[in-house]
Amino acid sequence: MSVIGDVIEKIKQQDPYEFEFHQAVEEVLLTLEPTTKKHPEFVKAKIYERIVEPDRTITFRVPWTDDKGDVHVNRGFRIQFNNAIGPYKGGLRFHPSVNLSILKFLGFEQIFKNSLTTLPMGGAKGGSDFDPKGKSDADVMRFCQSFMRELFRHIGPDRDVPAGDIGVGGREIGYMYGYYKKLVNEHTGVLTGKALAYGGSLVRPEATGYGCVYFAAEMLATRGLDFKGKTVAISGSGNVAQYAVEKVNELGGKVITLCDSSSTILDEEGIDLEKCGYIMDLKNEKRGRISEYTDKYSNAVCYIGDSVWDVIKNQGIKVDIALPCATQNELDEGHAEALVKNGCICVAEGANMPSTPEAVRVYQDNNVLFGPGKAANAGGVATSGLEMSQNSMRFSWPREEVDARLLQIMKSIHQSCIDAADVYGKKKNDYVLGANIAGFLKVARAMLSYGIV
Ligand code: NDP
Ligand code: 2IT
Repeated sequence: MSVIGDVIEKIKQQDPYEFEFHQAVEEVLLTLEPTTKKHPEFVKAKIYERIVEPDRTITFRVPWTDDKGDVHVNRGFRIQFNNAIGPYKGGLRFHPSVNLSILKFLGFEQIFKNSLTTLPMGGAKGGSDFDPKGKSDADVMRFCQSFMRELFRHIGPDRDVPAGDIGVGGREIGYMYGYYKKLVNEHTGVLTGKALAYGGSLVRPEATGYGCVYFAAEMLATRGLDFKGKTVAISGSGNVAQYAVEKVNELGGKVITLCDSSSTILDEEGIDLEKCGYIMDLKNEKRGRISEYTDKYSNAVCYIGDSVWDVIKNQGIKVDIALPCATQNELDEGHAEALVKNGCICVAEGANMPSTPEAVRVYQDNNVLFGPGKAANAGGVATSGLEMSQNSMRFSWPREEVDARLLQIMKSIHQSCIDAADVYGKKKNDYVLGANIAGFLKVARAMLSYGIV
């Protein structure tokens, strides 16, 4: 059996129930096969075996008291996966589905994504099975403080720099940073996604959504196409989805869908900037549900219990471009077939691993431009890297400068994918293979330099 096959087999045997982790490892490793031929030194140094094993897995108890005085216990995690090219870096997710498998898949993806950004950041991920939905601000604050009471000893501006992800936005970062600052008596750049008033970067909130649209625009340009007049389906309605809607509008496209975990809205007249502003207020300030959109905009239709991709499939909705921005494995083979049938030419993943492996095969078999998450959504962590740079300099760049750097990084990631696919791949513009190999090579070379550590 091949080296790659052996590594995949081993992780499945060691941790048989970590399905998301297996999926992510398989997706990356199967495309790395050509590197084993070109780089026997990687095989000899067991780089493939070592890269799938986290440097460190930290799990801890998070006890907290709610507004009524009832005590709750959640589980906290931080997976410090690989710091070969820089301090550990990656988000924190607060969601009831959080477990070791999901965080290992996210931490593993983060290694390659961070490498692609061109910035010096290692890969990590963390979070908790805590559900912020429906909790008061005071509940969320007490939870965040308890979470940080343990996490603080494992992180630091040159050691590990967490940020947001699902369920962790500006409010949670504020509570966690405030408590870290109190515990260590230092004002450092230890978290990113901070508010401007205390060291955040302009454009960090927008960066993942904008970056995803910039990446899609680069892919479209390879076929002489752009967003103008295109119909775009976006899933989710959180941080990534909101700013993807904004940028698609700015580039002349029409967004017709959004969702949350309860329902999907379809607005065939288009979710324009004014409607997008309403959604930002609804989701970020009022903490409401996407179904409320149809109370305000009665032309739209709400499908309770269906995902965006179910609606497109079941209603036969035509879309040119799809940007899945909700969660992992939200888009399966049947959804992908429906997208192709309904005219979709481009899929760029704002979320991490939203397409199942079978869905990805459908895109590839049908010549759909496909930007995998680790390339298409890298704008968020890239701008986190820019936030770290600004914090280190004790300086902040103007909005135009951060946005220009973000655009430049997304173009560079796109080019790295194309170049790696040219050298190692069989197909032109194979962004899956290109992203995996380009991200891997830098980390593997660094690991090789260190010897066996
Ligand atoms: P948010 O918490 O801001 O929003 C998440 C959105 O996805 C919500 O609308 C949520 O609905 C929906 N969602 C979550 N879980 C499910 C589910 N199981 N089924 C259907 N919908 C669901 O998170 P983000 O926007 O930050 O993150 C979205 C995706 O983007 C994630 O995959 C994340 O890992 C990825 N990402 C985020 C980055 C960032 O900078 N924030 C950077 C790169 C990637 P509900 O309100 O009902 O929970
Ligand atoms: O998945 C991701 O890249 C993020 N959630 C952002 C991580 C970060 O450190 O900004």
